[in-house]
Amino acid sequence: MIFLTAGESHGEALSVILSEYPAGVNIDIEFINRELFRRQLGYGRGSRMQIEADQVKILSGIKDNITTGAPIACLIYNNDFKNWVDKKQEPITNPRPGHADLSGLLKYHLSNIRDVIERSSARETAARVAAGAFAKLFLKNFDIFTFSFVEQIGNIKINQNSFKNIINKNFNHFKNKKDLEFINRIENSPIRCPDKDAESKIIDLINQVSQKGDTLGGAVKIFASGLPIGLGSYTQWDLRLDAIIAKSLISIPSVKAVLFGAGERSAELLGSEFHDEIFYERQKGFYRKTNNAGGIEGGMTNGELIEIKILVKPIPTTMKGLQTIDIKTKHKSKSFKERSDICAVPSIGVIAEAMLAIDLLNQMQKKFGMDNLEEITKNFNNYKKYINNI
Ligand code: EPS
Repeated sequence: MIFLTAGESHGEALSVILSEYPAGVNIDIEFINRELFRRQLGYGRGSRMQIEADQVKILSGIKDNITTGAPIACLIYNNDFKNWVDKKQEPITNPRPGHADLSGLLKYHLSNIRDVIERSSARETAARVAAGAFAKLFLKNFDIFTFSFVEQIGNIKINQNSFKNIINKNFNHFKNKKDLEFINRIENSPIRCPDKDAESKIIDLINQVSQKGDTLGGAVKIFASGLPIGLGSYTQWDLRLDAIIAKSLISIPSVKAVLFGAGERSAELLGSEFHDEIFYERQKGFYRKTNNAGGIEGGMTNGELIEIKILVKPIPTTMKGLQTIDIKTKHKSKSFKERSDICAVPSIGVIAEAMLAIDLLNQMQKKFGMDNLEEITKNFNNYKKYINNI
């Protein structure tokens, strides 16, 4: 599947076209809308989220809730559009450090930073989440799931001891009660964090930072369970699955680093400590007792849980303002301020799940077939049988 998004932050609508999405997939529109809603949540989000109630409108590619294989066109209307149609605004000339403002203005020969922001705004990620929801609906047929939680906001890190064992390669919140309880802990948390103690400290921190007119970043963990061995390939540099996923995740506004498995600890461990030794049992097949590789070796899934951490910088729009230069006068100025988020880290987890799901959909299509769910399922089951009988 390829997808393209279009639309401005305060334009009439965002749109997304998905091409080469398989035929025969049941599309639950309520599920897509729930994904859009999840992206809007999170303590520390700006007041724009109270204006919007993102819903998808599907224009093509689906008949009686089943995909036909034709391109799927979707719209997400911006409720805020009506407030901006006749809005008279002075051109913005004081770029925010950390945003697309300065480079975008110069690159496209523009004179008003507003013309950059309208597209560089993270509002665009709503369209990606809609595309990601389609990918998740496909993957669900194979018991492949993506999930995420917030690991850190500012300098507050969560304690992960209480749920370490729940997160494993067979994670399936539709089949396992414990997994569902864990998902509910995350989904019911205002910052998408499964540790209650850290949650209240983080909320206090967001309040304090907000009062100071500042913003916060953090870290998010993202996982994918239920994967077959051998998605991705070592045979060409750009076929490596970790490279593909890293590109998708770093493309999310504010993401500064993508770490797999042991992440930063990879630098200090010895080879004998880092590498996940291989075991075999008739029932389990090949398996590992550790997952420092994060589920990917040689650019391919190794059948373990995909485990990724992303680092997120603080939002560049600060009420405090930062030193900048007015592009017209070239005089020292303060960066412009307007309604924004204090912290968008919880939403970034939802967006990251979507991007990861899209990459996994693509890999599944590449290995098992492009066109039709039934055909892909047959090929998938045959391959699993081959792996099991080896
Ligand atoms: C966003 C919508 C935007 C911002 C935010 C993300 O809406 P508005 O600009 O009207 O407030 O709230 O974008 C940014 C913080 C950013 O730096 O781009 C959304 O829908 O996620």
